[in-house]
Amino acid sequence: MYCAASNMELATISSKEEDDALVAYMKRNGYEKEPLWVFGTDLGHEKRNEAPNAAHFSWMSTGKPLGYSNWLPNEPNHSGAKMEHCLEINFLQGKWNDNECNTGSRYFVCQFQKS
Ligand SMILES: [Ca+2]
Repeated sequence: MYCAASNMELATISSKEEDDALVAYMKRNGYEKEPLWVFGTDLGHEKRNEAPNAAHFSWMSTGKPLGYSNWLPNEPNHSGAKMEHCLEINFLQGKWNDNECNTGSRYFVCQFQKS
């Protein structure tokens, strides 16, 4: 995928500062209503048909739990009967949401891999 081809990976958000900076960046550039994919998922931590739980989410780059998070109220929710396993930020009001990993086109943010 694009990030990997550029020797990067999807971003992890480890602090409110990083989260705010990205949301501010999107806002400054006129994309305040555009969600952004980051490198979080609950795949591998959630059994089939299990209720959504923020504690199931981890960063794919490290395998570690999210730590800092900024979920919209009632997220993650597997909206409807869908299987929402990917993490997007800047969803509504700059907050986080779980969404289907194959949701149409979305902006995404890469970061250089930490070695
Ligand atoms: Ca959701």
